[in-house]
Amino acid sequence: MNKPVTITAHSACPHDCPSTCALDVEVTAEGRIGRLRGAADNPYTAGVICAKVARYAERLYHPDRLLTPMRRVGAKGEGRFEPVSWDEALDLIAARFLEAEAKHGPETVWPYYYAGTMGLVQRDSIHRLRHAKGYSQQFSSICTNPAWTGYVAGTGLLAGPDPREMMKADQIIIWGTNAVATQVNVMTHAITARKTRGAKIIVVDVYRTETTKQADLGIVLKPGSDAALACAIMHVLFREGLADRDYLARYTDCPDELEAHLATRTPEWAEGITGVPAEEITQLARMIGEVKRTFIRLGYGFTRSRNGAVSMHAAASIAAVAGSWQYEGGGAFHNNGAIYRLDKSMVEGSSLRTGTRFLDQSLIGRVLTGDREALAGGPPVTALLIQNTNPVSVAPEQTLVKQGFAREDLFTVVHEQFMTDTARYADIVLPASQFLEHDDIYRGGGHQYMLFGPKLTEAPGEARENIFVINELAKRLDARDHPGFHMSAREHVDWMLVNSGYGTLAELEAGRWKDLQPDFRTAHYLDGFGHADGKYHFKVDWGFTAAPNRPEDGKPFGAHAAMPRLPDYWDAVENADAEHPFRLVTAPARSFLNSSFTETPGSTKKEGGRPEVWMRPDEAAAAGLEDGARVILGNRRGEVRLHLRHVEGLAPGTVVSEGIWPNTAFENGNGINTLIGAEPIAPYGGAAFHDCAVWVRPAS
Ligand SMILES: Nc1nc2c(c(=O)[nH]1)N[C@H]1C(S)=C(S)[C@@H](COP(=O)(O)OP(=O)(O)OC[C@H]3O[C@@H](n4cnc5c(=O)[nH]c(N)nc54)[C@H](O)[C@@H]3O)O[C@H]1N2
Ligand SMILES: Nc1nc2c(c(=O)[nH]1)N[C@H]1C(S)=C(S)[C@@H](COP(=O)(O)OP(=O)(O)OC[C@H]3O[C@@H](n4cnc5c(=O)[nH]c(N)nc54)[C@H](O)[C@@H]3O)O[C@H]1N2
Ligand code: SF4
Ligand SMILES: [Mo]
Repeated sequence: MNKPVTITAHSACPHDCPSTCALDVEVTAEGRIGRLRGAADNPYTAGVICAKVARYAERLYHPDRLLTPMRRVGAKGEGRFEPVSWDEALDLIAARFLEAEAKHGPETVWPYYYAGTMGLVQRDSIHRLRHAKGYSQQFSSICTNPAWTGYVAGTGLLAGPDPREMMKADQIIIWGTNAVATQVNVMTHAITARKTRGAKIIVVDVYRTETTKQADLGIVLKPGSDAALACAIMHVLFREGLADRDYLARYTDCPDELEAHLATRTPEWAEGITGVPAEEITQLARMIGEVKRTFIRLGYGFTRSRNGAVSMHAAASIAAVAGSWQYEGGGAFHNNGAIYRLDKSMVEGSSLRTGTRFLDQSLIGRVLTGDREALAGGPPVTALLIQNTNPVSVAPEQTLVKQGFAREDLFTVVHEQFMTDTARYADIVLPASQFLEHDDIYRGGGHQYMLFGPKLTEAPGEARENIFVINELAKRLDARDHPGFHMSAREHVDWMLVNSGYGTLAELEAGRWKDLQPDFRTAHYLDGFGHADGKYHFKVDWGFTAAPNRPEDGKPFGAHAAMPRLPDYWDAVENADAEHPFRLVTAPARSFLNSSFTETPGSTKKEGGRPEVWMRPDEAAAAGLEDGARVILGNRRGEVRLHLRHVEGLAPGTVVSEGIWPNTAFENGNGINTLIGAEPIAPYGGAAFHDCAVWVRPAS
């Protein structure tokens, strides 16, 4: 007898990860999914993906997948539900949404979404319903805002050197990203450069991460102090004749002013702020000044502080002072958002758009507890439709978030794959398909490919794709009609490609991906940077209009007026004080993806089975806290109980808790985001997840 044939199909990873890996997927003759592998022939993925996605079958065939629509029977948040049919569920949702609308107007309904799937059709179709009904809009601030704003402040465009050039670099600086955990391909290419060219790898982080452990030089600095390090590096470049003055004169806005400004930003000055010895800073500056092909890979982590946009701009500016942008394998790369010119008007129903208010995603706690400012002058939110996100776990000010979700006058619909912290608060839970069970198109932020992920297997039970929910609700809600409501996901992808001038779906599927890398001169800004004057800007007007995450009304947030205009350390962080002697960093866990994969035993086991906070052994000894002790972390926002571990290699006064564990994994049900503040990062929003002062006490 012949063994049943297993074929290799092709897809793309849908998770919220800059890598957007090209996948080879084993599918058995019975249609079962086996192992997932990185596509070896995709030059960026290069055959390597993370372990959690390689064992995706664990998530796909998980016994806890949601399989039928359900209606709440217990108290809010308790998690007791009874099954109902799709028709009953959809009819009920429509009745309650219409009721809410009749009472408060359509803005009382808030379709709330994020990037649990990065598929452009399944993720963004929620806007079609939003616009068709005039529901509230969402200012999506939780992830990229400070990073993108800071980068574009310098370059004028969210794009840069081809990320594959990393393998042609002589030196790679991995700055504020734990690439081993969060974007494994960066390591693939950095290590190729090390093997083939003897390239040095430098990592800048606040603790000795797995990435730092692989570095030739690992800089560990205090959280939020990166701009001081960057300024001192640039100071040394100018002082020691290592700045590229020809490049500066041709390509930058005010090199002389910058040089004069940096005269006092010495390595000794930076040592006082960063905790990094002045000699180490000088050494790093010389390494940068002496090697032409220095590729600076800028991550998100160091921008999740109240001064994050300033830090990003300062770090990117190093490549301009050193002139690294000119060389293949040189420059500063963060994200490729601007290279894609996709027409999403059909998916999003853009023609139906009205001028309804924007509510800030990161302020969901304040919005749901009736904060007038957060409600932007509109009615209370009394109905939520949630897809691809788990705010009760991932959003800051968790105490407020939970209070809001517990409101009896709030009707909450959650479309999910698992019973998350958020789904537990729902009035109606709808079961969602996973990416191998529906069609969608993806684009890489950390590379330059557009990829198609076809439906390869049937969804279990009654799980359905996002656009099913959107289109069915549109019918029942008496929404204004739009052709997008009558198209399949494949039809949407094809329409988008054709109308963007990127060929057809058939072509994309046959080619497996489309490489949209701009040419060398464009990517390296050799014909000018993205600003109108063609220069790299050291001097920033922080109200600048090119900011990719600028809110609709253009108003900057928070303390933007106090932001330094030239690269500088900006002391806007939540500093430690006598009452809160430690700074908490809530870094990503390698085996989770935000709160996703916390449901898979393979991942929780790898992460040690329970949430922890790490503290330096010397500081723990001084505080009388033993390894393995139960401790309480606290500040004015709340208290979190978890276990302490002694770990070497953290910046002084810094504690680290990796991973967004489910709230239910903590003794008192308070997740790590109980401690995190939600006040928007200047100038264009974002949550300061790694910028938090806490006290640590034994839980006795
Ligand atoms: N395994 C895994 N992969 C992920 C995710 C995950 O949760 N787990 N999340 C995904 C998402 S949504 C995103 S946006 C990306 C984000 O990925 P990254 O760009 O890597 O950003 P972060 O995950 O915020 O943090 C990365 C690192 O920044 C460090 N850091 C914190 N504060 C500072 C600072 O002030 N200075 C410096 N230099 N470093 C600092 C942290 O210690 C951490 O090691 O990763 C994606 N990939
Ligand atoms: N403490 C702390 N908090 C953080 C961060 C941090 O570093 N520290 N990082 C922040 C960042 S960068 C981000 S981006 C946010 C991310 O936070 P979220 O956007 O909430 O991301 P996930 O936690 O991955 O949750 C995504 C959910 O979408 C569901 N999902 C996936 N695909 C689909 C689909 O096709 N349909 C439907 N209906 N559902 C789907 C998954 O099951 C999962 O529960 O978290 C932020 N929160
Ligand atoms: S989570 Fe990131 S690294 Fe892992 S497979 Fe997906 S895109 Fe690749
Ligand atoms: Mo993110």
